[in-house]
Amino acid sequence: MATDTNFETSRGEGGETHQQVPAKGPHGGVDHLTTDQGIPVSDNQNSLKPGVRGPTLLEDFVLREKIFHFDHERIAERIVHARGSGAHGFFELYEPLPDITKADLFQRKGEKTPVFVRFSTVAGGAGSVDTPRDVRGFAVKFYTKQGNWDLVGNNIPVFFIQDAIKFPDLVHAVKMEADRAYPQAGSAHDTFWDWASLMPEATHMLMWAMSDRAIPRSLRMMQGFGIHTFRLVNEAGKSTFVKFHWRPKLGMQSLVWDEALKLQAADNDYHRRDLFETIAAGHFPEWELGLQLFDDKFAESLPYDVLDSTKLIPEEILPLKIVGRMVLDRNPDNFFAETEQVAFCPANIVPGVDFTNDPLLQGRLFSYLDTQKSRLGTANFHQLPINAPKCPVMNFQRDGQMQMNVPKGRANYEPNSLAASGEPGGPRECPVTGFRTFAHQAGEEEQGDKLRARGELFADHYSQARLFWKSQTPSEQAHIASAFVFELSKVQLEQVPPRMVGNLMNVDADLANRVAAGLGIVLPNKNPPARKPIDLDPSPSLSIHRNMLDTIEGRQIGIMIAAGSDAKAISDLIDSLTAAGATPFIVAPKVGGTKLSDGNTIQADGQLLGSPSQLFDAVAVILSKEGAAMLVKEGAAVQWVMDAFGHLKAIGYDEPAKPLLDKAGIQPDAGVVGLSAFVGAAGKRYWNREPHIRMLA
Ligand code: HDE
Repeated sequence: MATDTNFETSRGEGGETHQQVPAKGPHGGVDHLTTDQGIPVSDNQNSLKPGVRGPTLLEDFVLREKIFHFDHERIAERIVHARGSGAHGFFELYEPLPDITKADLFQRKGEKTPVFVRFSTVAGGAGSVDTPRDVRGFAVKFYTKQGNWDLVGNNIPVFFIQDAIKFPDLVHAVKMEADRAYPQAGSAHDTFWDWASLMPEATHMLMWAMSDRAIPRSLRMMQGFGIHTFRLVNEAGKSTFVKFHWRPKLGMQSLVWDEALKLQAADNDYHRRDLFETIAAGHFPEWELGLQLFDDKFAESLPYDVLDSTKLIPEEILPLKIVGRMVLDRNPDNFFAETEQVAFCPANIVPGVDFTNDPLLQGRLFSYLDTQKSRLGTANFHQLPINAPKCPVMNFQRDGQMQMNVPKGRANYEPNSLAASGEPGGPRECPVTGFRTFAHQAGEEEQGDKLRARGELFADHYSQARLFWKSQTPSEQAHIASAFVFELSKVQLEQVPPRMVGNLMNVDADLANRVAAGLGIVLPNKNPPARKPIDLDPSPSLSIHRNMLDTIEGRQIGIMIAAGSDAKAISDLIDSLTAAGATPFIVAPKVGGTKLSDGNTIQADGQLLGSPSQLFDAVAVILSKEGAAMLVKEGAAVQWVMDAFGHLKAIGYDEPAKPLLDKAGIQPDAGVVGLSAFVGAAGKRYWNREPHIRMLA
């Protein structure tokens, strides 16, 4: 029987009932369901049959089209960075930079350029978890008035390899192993460490990857880097080297390793949810764009090569020039259409930005367009709304699969003289606005024998790894050493851990010692370095702990309550947390409603079992005597405070809640406070607590 979408309820032939919510639309107040051909669909519940109990007819084009489209819904996932989360926003320029670059987006103070940003993990598939130990992608598409500029970076300022030719090996080694297809989204396995230990150039990046940088608390709380040295070029053709940095307004914050592991169980989508929900709530994440600008003379004065992506330039040597801010203020309307189909490419630059000869960058310039052709299926993927420039696109590229444009006339070649006879002749080159000025390249760089070789200073694989190690706090160093132990302890190839520790001997003997001791292996000899490392001054700006903000702004604070909890204490705490820019989250044994001391009922945001404390940045426990007596017998409640303590978070409590803390074995310290001191204490992690509760390497 046909159904009418105007009806609230439709009844199928078999008599079953389906609730229909009529949508508002232009035709009689209802948007009619149609096929892809625009043909009205009368019944979206029943396929077409001869008789009520008859076989489904092949002629049912509504069914066939629907299933056909569904069968093809998935597209190939990205070979790396498959799992990502995106958001729209804008970049706002603080001061014009005409002396440095002619790029249009850097010319007018206060001008806003729309952006789309995609953050990603690297190794895992699209359906993997958000908090593995991994590098995070940080890709920004600027829709400028002169075309799209993609700054396709990561949250770590250096990379594993120096030359693009090694990239497929790196990715094969880190992804799940070829025969067994595990582990997913993790580097703690044989093939990765086999490869990494044979690649001394990866050592600096490995130090970062084993540090807390690789387990960010939130995508909103991590830095971003363009990594390579690029060039900015001004109107006169003068070029300046540049390294791009993104600085999060909320400060950097990372997870404790045990917390990261437990988050994988508590919420696979932890980062994605955090980004989406905070933007939806109007708390827009923000980053500042910083530039490290330098010339050839400065580059030559450095003891490392600026074309080598395994090296950084410490801010203490070359401070950042902050030039603008980026705000993410709008969630995608559709994940697939935008976050999945977005195609970033380092080769997308605008006049005023230019490449360098970094051999890693040069390889990337080829790879992205190539992979996107196979991922998105057609050379016309730039026409998808998320990829389309927000300025005119006019050229003689034609046809191809999924061509969306309908060019008019005969002009599909250039030069042409069709205009002379009154026909449209199409666009022409534009020497004034286009890539008229390229960066000047020193002649000798482009000449000489054809070689498969690298610059001499590329052979220094350890000086900056050592610089990074020396720049960390003792607690951060312990995390790095422990992460090496964790990862290498998963390696079953006997030859690998000693080889890796032999490389670490070149970084720091204490580090190597601690890793060897943690693994229970004999300390190996130093692997001879290709070039003798030099001692560089530490760079405190590379430490997260030294640079964290003491704030709860943008953080989520868990408040555990139960029947009879002090109503005023709860509402006072909610008020003061909200005033400080945090989001309170009430956790209770029952989600439906909890009766408080004043007889009123409060709705919880989450039920205890589904809202473990790793979801929060700090926690408070407000309980009545009876509530505490009940919860000391509930493992999830005991675990809740135990984990908050173990993850070095502030814990606020009122007196009746004390038995729960005692049951969880919580020792008083500066981070375990009464409710009145809680807001002041909640903006920190208590690193000093760690040696008392965990054996670190
Ligand atoms: Fe990528 N990288 N990459 N990469 N990369 C891709 O492009 C590649 C590198 C980065 O959210 C792929 O569309 C090569 C460094 C991000 O869509 C692929 C080399 C940095 C993203 C590719 C590198 C990055 C990608 C896979 C060595 C930081 C995700 C899907 C020369 C500066 C972008 C795709 C998004 C994605 C190739 C190294 C960042 C295969 C060959 C260094 C953030 O083309």
